[in-house]
Amino acid sequence: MSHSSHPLDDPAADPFAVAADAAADIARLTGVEQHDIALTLGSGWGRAAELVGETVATVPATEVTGFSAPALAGHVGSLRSIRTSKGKRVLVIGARTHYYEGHGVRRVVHSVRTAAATGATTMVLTNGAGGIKASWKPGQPVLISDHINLTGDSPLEGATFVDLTDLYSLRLRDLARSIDPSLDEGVYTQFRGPQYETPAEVRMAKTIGGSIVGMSTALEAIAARQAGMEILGFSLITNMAAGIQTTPLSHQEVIEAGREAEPTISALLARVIGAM
Ligand code: 8IG
Repeated sequence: MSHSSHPLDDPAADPFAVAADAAADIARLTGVEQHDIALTLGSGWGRAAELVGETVATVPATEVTGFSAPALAGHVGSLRSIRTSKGKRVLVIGARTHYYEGHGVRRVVHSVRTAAATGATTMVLTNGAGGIKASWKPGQPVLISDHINLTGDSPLEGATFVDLTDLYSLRLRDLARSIDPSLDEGVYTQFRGPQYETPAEVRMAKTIGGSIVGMSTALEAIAARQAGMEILGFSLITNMAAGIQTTPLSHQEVIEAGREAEPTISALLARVIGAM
């Protein structure tokens, strides 16, 4: 091992070996050998964990190989192992690393690769995001039907050609709609951030087929598909995207919309996972 302070910062490191080490840490620290489903909680979705089932163990992310301390207050830096009423094991990831933190894409997707290494075959990705579609209201959850990756980056290294048809599983979207038929869906457009978009960038996103703007998820979904997982994506529309709403965007507004919607969307998410 090199002298670098983070195992994924060593270019010679194998990110899948680091993820395997992290999965071994999780098995040791939670006492749960294998997980079935992984769930990443974005802003507004934090309360879902309590409703998904019985928490078997909570582990600070900093005790697991390759995880970084959370950059943002309100992002819970912990990993939880939960058992659903059906007996499924859910790994809840409350410690997302964002691309805009500038630590590179390997760190961004480490939680997803770790989830796959724990045995999870389903990846549920949630986020808070901006809405482009005029009929949407802040506080509304929507399914992700597809994405546009505008980061210019990829978690795939070398000539690794991965098919992204049906990246956001139609089967799982249909399962979610069987729980809440009113769920709309949209195309998630990942920008680098951390600045919000200009109105012109939002118009561009709309023109190229985007309906949700955010700063996460697309890179994670690619890594999850590479790992062979089935993916379900949810966005909480916390604000209308710049120029769609005429007032300035504020992080505070986003936090408040998330807090208000949290009980409803967390219950929805728990029901969807309970049906898996
Ligand atoms: I919450 O309007 C949230 N995250 N890129 N744009 C982008 N990310 C977001 C937004 C938004 N709202």
